[in-house]
Amino acid sequence: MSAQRVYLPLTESPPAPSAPMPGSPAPLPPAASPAGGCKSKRGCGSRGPVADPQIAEKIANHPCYSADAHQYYARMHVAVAPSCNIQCNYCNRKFDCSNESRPGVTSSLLTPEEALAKVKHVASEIKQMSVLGIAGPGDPLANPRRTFRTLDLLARDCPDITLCLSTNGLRLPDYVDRITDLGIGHVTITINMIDPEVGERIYPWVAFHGKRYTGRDASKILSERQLAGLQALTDRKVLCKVNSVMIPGVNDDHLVEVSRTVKGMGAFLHNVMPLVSAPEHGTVFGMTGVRGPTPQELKALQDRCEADDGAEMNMMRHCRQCRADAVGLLGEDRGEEFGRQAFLGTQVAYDLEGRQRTHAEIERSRAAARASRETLRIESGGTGRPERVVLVAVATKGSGMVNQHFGRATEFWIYEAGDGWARLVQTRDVARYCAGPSECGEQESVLDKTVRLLSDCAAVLCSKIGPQPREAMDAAGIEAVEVYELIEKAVAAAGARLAGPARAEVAQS
Ligand code: CLF
Ligand code: SF4
Repeated sequence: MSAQRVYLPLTESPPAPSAPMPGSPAPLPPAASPAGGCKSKRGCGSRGPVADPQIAEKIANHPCYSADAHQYYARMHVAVAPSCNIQCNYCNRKFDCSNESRPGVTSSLLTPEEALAKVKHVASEIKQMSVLGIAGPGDPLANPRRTFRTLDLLARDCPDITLCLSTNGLRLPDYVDRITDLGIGHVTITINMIDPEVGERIYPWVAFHGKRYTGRDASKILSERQLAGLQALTDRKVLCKVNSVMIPGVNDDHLVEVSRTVKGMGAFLHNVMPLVSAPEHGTVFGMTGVRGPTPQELKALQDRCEADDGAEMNMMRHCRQCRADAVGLLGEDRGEEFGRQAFLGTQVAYDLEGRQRTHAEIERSRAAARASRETLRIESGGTGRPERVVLVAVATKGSGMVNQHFGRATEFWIYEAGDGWARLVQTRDVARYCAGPSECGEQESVLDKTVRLLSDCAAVLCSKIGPQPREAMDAAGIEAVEVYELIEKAVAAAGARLAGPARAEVAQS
């Protein structure tokens, strides 16, 4: 579990762009001129500029739809939907839906009224919480009464919270009107295939209209319903994200096609997530030895989906595979602070004004960070990607700063770094990517795992690092840089210095 992260840079004002912190890398060269190395003609990923102002407004404070927003705004999930109507081979039904959660995680179920009480309580404690999602523990639309009752209550009592839904899509066409009537502006559909031949290796059965379908028929029904639901939602201007679980040897070669198809149907964002697979999860894939991808394999596939000769799709790169009762910034889980005893039996007034003040403060901080980037001419998306970039890992507690001690980091944010370029391309969880005995022996230390996790990075940026990990990083050819700075500024500075011909280049997407 991640350590609690900070929300606002207000107490940690970023230094002025002209005043490098002690120990920071060499300053950027003035007015770095974009070399135009990006193969994508559109904005690269969710950090790329969004031209449509209505869409820009919709993603502005949604931590999943905007990588920038995820540094400042929190989400919460309420676990109100226990049942499911399909079976995925990466899911053990004793636990949460693995479509937006890692296997082996159990959330405690709430009634809609309990969910409302919890949301009001959390909204007053974590005013940066901007989005409420329903993502399980089963499928929200397999539990329509509970799901829509919860959303009705929230729309009535929490007017400033964005409502979000994640579904396997089987029942989606039946509820498109209900979703739009409620003003739900963001829907995620997990689409792992568009070819039933691939699907029959992922889905053993689907329950539809009172009948259980198996084999190719099951996947055909599921795929048709998913795509019909997606099209109906995008026709109604609901912003849709597609999640896909990357399952090596099963659908990895197929997901570029999925990306192309859902883009053609108007999906805004594609989130390719790694299969998390181990025998102790009790899933079919876990018990039959189907492994999850390495971070490098995942990134390569995301790059292919995004590339011009791939699907040219807008990719989400910062998903944390949250649990169905997750609370907090992505990458942290404060669910334990908000157990039943914290919110049941208490009357919480909804502090709309206090929340609005907090959000206004966040927007001021973001504007200051944007201004710094512009002054420094650092781009994080679009067509300005230089020819040469390297990967740089960042330890952060949030708020847009390199501000985490190396030894306390439970995850690293991976950036493409180059001259005037800093783009978030992945987050790597130190524990999550310990994929089991085939890759790492049981005796492997956290430090060894971290070295392996960052093996393709040219540098790691952190607020502090001890002598032993520094030595290990040095031995692995990863430069350890102590710096307390705006992330983009520190990353671009490292990139300008390190992305020379002597370094291994990142594969160009
Ligand atoms: Fe939740 Fe999902 Fe809405 Fe986000 S999560 S329902 S879109 S508010 Fe986000 Fe979590 Fe990844 Fe989901 S990081 S698992 S993509
Ligand atoms: Fe499990 Fe979710 Fe798949 Fe249902 S849709 S079987 S809950 S992973």
